[in-house]
Amino acid sequence: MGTQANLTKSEAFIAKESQYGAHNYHPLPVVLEKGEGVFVWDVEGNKYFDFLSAYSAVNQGHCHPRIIRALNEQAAKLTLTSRAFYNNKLGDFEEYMCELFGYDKALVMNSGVEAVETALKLCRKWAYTVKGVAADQAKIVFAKDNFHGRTISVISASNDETSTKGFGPFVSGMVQVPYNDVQAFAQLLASDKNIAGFIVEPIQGEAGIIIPDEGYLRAIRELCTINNVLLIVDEIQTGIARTGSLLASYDVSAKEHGSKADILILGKALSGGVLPVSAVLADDEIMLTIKPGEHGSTYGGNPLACAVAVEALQVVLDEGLAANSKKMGEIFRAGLEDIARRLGLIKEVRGKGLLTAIEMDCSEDDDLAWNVCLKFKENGLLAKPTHGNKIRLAPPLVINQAQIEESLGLIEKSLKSFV
Ligand code: IF1
Repeated sequence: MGTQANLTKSEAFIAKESQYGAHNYHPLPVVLEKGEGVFVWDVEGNKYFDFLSAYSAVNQGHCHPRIIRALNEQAAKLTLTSRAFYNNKLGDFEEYMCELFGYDKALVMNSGVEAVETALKLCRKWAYTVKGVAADQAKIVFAKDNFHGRTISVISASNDETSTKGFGPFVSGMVQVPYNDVQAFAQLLASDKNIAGFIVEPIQGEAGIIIPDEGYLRAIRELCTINNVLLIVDEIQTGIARTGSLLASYDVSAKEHGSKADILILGKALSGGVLPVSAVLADDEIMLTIKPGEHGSTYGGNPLACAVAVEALQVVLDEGLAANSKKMGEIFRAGLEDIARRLGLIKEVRGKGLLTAIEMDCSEDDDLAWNVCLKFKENGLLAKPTHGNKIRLAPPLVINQAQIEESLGLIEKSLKSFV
């Protein structure tokens, strides 16, 4: 990179972050300054389709006017009180979620991993005070190749070296079983009576959009019910209409909930990408095991977050984003399959709703996926590889068919550079 004098604006921003910021990411070399709907603009004024949506946090589209209005109105009144006092927005948000998703209570936190940690603490507390597991003996089962966040306890259950290497020692009481393997979980349950819960993603995001067999979650639900084990479902990435229904794990409108979680975890698009809001939902038997003063956070349930999140959820319902996600996702994947048939390069196209990944026909350590994303950027579309040879393609759920068709054109044009 040249001296400060002859750097482009983007290069100057990148250089500054390199000098003053931790190097805990390897971003695509693009510096963004504006977002609107499915588009973002960089500091040179170049316009891009956003096909990452901040890892499915911006489902409602960048800077949705209704959500920004809710933010501005509340920000001018009251932003934070701490939970030492009540505020006039938290109860409404809790009620809204409990009514929408069908639970007795909600516990509002900030980041996704904070909600995951909260769910793990609830599961352990329930194990000791309700199930009767001996003190400090509770075990929680995780799926291999999971991603639930980056705190020490959550990475203690990860088998991904990039998440765990150099961060030991790890928290005990975590067990892994292969994802999408009901028998493995059944065998574990038969061998260990201290199993308190099973936490799982309905579709594994970071692992590369891994979709389990039809009926997997329902089978896990049945095993948890029979064995008095809590089913904890992490919908931080798959939830809020991303996969073509409001939740990926069960149909909230159905009377019979075939695979409804005992503890549901939400985050990311819960606030439409405006500020961090996460939540844990459960019924009283579980939620009330945590007593006053035993858990919380300074910003958890702040009035600004609650006002924004209620509007962000209402936008999803009012604009029919789940149905649009389902319809646009089907058109998008059909287009990708057609490109793969004509150009090759793509080993597999997989996804549900507008959560899609293409697996490039190369090894995981090949830099093809990265180079394809650089070419996408040159052609006006932003996406990022996950786990080497897979590219996640997840635009905001407000995308329309003309934009899907245009994006497919940009994807095909980019891939042609590699054949
Ligand atoms: C990063 C991954 C995606 C999540 C699920 C909990 C969390 C996440 C299913 C924690 C967060 C983010 C984290 C972000 C990149 C992104 C990601 F690549 F890391 F794995 F989406 F797949 N459960 N996922 O996907 O939520 O604490 O981040 O709010 O760490 O770079 P968080």
